Amino acid sequence: MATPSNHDVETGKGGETHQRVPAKGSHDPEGHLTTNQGIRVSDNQNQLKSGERGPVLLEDFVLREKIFHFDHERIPERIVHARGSAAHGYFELYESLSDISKADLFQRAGEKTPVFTRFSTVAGGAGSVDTPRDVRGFAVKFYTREGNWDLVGNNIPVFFIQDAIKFPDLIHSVKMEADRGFPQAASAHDTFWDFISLMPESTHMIMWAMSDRTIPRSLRTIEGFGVHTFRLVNANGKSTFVKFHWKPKQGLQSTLWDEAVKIAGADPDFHRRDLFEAISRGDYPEWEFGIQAFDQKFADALPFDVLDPTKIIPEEVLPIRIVGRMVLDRWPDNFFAETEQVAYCPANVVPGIDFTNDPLLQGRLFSYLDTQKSRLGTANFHQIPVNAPKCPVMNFQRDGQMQMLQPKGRASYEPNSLDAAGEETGPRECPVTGFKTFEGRAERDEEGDKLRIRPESFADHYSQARLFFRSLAKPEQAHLASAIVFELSKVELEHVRTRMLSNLVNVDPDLAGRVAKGLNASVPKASKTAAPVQDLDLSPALRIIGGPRQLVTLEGRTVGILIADGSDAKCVADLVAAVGEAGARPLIIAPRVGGAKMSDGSLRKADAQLAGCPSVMVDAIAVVLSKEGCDMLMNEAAAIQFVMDAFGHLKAIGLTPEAKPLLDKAGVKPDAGVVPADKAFVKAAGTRYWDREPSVRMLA
Ligand code: HDE
Repeated sequence: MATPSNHDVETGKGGETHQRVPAKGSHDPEGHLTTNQGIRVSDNQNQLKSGERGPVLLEDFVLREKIFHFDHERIPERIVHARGSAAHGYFELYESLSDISKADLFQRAGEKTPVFTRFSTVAGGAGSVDTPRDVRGFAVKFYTREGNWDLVGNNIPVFFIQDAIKFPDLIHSVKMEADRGFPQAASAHDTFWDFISLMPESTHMIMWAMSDRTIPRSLRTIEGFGVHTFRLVNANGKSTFVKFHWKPKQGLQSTLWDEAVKIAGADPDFHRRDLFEAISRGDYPEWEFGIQAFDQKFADALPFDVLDPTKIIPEEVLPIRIVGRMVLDRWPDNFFAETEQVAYCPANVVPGIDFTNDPLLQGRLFSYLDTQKSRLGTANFHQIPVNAPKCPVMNFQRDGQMQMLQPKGRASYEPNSLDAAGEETGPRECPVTGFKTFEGRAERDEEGDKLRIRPESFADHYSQARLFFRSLAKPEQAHLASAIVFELSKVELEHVRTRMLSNLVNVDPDLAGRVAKGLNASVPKASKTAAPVQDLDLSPALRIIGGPRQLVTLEGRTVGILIADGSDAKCVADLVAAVGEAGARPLIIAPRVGGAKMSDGSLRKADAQLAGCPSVMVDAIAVVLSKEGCDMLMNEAAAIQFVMDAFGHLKAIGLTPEAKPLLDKAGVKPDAGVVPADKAFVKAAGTRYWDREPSVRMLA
């Protein structure tokens, strides 16, 4: 007799399977496992063989179907923005915008519109890490009553290039080098800087890319921008130019470069996990939605062209009007079905929102459909639930691969007169409510010659780069300069470094000097500019440190509490309570995940093991040790590094007096951010200590 299968051995009863519990979403009402044809499966553990030890039979359709499906589970990843994380939520309008837009979602204050929002890095593959130095994508799909509006933006308000024709070159230069296949998810290499140094129009974006903006602490702490100038159009057909903004309720927060690098090793999914966990615990990420609305007269008075996507309108020049908010409150049920298959397209707009002639935007309007067809394999990708509008979709498009709908009736064309025969005739166009492109003849110059040129008004590549650099807080300027030193140090081609330096001289001679010093190179002559560089009024709103969007708060952050055997039970309990009251998450970290025996003899379970949870994972640390615990950890490199990094990353440190020897060993020097592990710590933990930085790091 044949021996029972592994499965039989496990359950003890042949045929009794865990599938008896009705599976959610199963098509079999009794919850039985079936094939994709609905045939119940009797054994999901063994393939069909001829005899006990014999060959596998071709007729095993259960095996064949399962392996066939598995073999095709992957689809091409996005060529850019491959690595991303997304969530569902809603957009809520604060005040009606009916004066400037007829878009239904902008009409009624208080009304909510469902959204699906995906954040991404740009350069790395789908399996790369969350924390490289990179721009973050910020794409929002609004499921409005009038169809889907996709606002496909970034966390930086400008872009590298002014013309879509340069996009493949830009991306090829930043991706893995063509012959060697590395580096992955990194701009610090020859080809990227070669291209950038030859493209002065990228200089403003490079300032942002080398700033702390591209090493965010969390996806919850990034801004979002529509980048291009768009239009809003009201019921009378009047157009208003608009720039779109997302402002994080959580405030702007970044990491330090050393920290970002270490996070990549400790937790490659750091941002995805953070978003998932925040939503899971009900701490819903939130952004306010703002607009900068302006007319042609205002645009004409600006010292640059509003169609040029390498330029911002500083908030000081045109304040942002906050008109709504977005709350993300639901993680997708299935990563592949939703996050991977979501197909954004900047061309998805609703009546009341329209495009401008920004040449980069125009190129994007054309590009994204192609990508969806290539990734999702069918022109019917809009039927995938995450992409499907939540309003009626009615037209005469038919067929195609993976057609999911079964349209009824004879008419698949229009006009038709089947109504004369009493038959269904299908939908008709509506000149009143249908989308009408804003005509704007005066602005469009439609009669012009066909020219491959860049307008003169796009020629100033440096003034706003200078504006950005000079508007930053001093520590941020030092980080930016050091980031360029780091990146150019990885550039092996000497002439590329020199060319980049000569571009930087145009931005700011001090910046160029600091970078040159960091490279131990001399400052070359400034490169030739296409337009004179202007000293524009600075924009303090661009700063993170000391800027309007830096929050000194513990809310939404994580505090690591390091304990070991003998730790003071009351001190830990008080800290946990106080941290929770401050709206933060206490994370107990111990040498062993099972916990530590506390001063009162109780066992305090840990949330994380010390070796697996370096302090880069948290925003501040409390070291609550007894003498016994401290003596033990003095010989544990992970503990010393835990403290050393928290100090080096300018975080607040709370300590019990008994923990002092460990801090001494880690080189911690007392300052305003090193405090007793009590209420004082909770107060001190909501910020970083920038004054400490010169004592721990040589910056450019
Ligand atoms: Fe994209 N971009 N892009 N891009 N982009 C894509 O579409 C493209 C640009 C942005 O979470 C692709 O579905 C061209 C600017 C985001 O799924 C692709 C040009 C901005 C995302 C594509 C640009 C963006 C994409 C790849 C120059 C900021 C991720 C996969 C003309 C305003 C959306 C896909 C998501 C994705 C093309 C420039 C943002 C290939 C040709 C500027 C956030 O179609």
